[in-house]
Amino acid sequence: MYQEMTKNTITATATSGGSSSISIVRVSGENALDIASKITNKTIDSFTPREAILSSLYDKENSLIDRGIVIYFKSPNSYTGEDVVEFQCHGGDLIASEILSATIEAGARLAEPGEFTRRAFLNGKIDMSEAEAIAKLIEAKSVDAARILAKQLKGEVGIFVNNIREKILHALAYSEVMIDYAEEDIPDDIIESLKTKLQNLKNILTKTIQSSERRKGLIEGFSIAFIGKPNVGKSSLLNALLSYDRAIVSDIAGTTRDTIEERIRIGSHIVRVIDTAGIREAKDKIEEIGVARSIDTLKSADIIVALFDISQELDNEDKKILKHLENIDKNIIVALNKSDLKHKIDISAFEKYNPVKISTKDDFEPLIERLKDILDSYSTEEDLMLISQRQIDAVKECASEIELSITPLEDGELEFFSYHLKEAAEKIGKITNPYDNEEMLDRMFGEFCLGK
Ligand SMILES: Nc1nc2c(ncn2[C@@H]2O[C@H](COP(=O)(O)OP(=O)(O)OP(=O)(O)O)[C@@H](O)[C@H]2O)c(=O)[nH]1
Ligand SMILES: [Mg+2]
Repeated sequence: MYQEMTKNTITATATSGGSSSISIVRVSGENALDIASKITNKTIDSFTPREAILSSLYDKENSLIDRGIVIYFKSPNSYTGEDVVEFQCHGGDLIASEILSATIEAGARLAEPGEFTRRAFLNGKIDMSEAEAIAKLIEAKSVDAARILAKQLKGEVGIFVNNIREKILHALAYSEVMIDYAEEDIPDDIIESLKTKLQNLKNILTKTIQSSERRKGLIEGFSIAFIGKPNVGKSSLLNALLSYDRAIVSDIAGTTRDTIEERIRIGSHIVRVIDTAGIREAKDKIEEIGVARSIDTLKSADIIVALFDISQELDNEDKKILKHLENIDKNIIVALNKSDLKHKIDISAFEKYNPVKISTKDDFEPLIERLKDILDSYSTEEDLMLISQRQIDAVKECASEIELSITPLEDGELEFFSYHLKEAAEKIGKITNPYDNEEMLDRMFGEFCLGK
């Protein structure tokens, strides 16, 4: 079915809606030039590749829509690899949509979301990791994310994949040679050195997975959860950060029943902050659900801000919160709130967390500084970053095939060894070059916005 679609010439508005000084309508496919000729009332020969020409633009009835710039990109030197024509018209949705209609009247079809990039991929202009970087770049949640994605767009992941594949194929070549030996003739030191090489390779893969998972929030936006027993000031903190009364605050323990989530900017990051229901023995069914949600959030958030009330003595509920924290392997900030009141809490209980004292009524800047430091620390890591679950899964599968290859290598079962290495090479190759799987492509490119 897609074969037929590729014959079509597609069109879409490439710029986002709303008021702007210019809008761009982009057409791609074998009829692009013909469509340009119809809309401009010029002959096909009037267009020189990559030359911007100023032209009047007409609709089907030949009435003037606008005057704009028309640029022709001749196949294969275009974004999609096909003939592409861009119409740059005056801004605003109205003119762009008239030009869009005119291109459809002239023989184009409205593009599906991501179809331009899909064509670029199918025509070999970009690999899959670059296509993913484009999709994410549009949605980037921080300046640092944009920087990482730009690197990926330059092909950084492609280089990583090729490098790993080469190492696997190298090991495979050894194995193919050794298959011709009798088992007892295979020199031990070759097996040992191969084993070390493969283990190193697996370590590189594992490290890349871990560091990518830890920094996932750079692309998707980090989530920060406020956790604590009732009444410590979690909702007050959310309101203070947002500078308006988003959540209900009261001195009744158990005020917040459900998680409340908002986006805010901290430094150069857009993050999600989540206010949760106070964790304690629930007094009714609804509160019980709320507490269960708080515990889920505690597990899923990237950064935990655990709040305690500095004006009260440490009680069993606080101790339970501390117990929860012990089992968590992620960034935790302990904030001792209500520091405008007399301090009663035993600070030594928090020694290992280096707690920060704040007051939501007065000064919570020290907490923001801590958060900024943590967020910035994610982006200063220089390791390669995998930017999608798809990429992470492929690396995991590759690592596990390498792991599986080691026992047969030790046992001299070289055919099994080769089999797993071939699988490993294929799995990692999927990152840049997934096999032609229609459904996968639909899912991947369907997430794009229209016109990209
Ligand atoms: N003095 C003082 N009072 C505060 C401070 N922060 C919060 N409070 C008060 O503490 C009480 C509880 O605040 P909330 O923000 O509702 O507490 P919570 O942790 O969201 O409570 P639950 O939703 O019940 O879990 C309210 O009366 C707030 O006005 C603070 O920094 N100083
Ligand atoms: Mg609350």
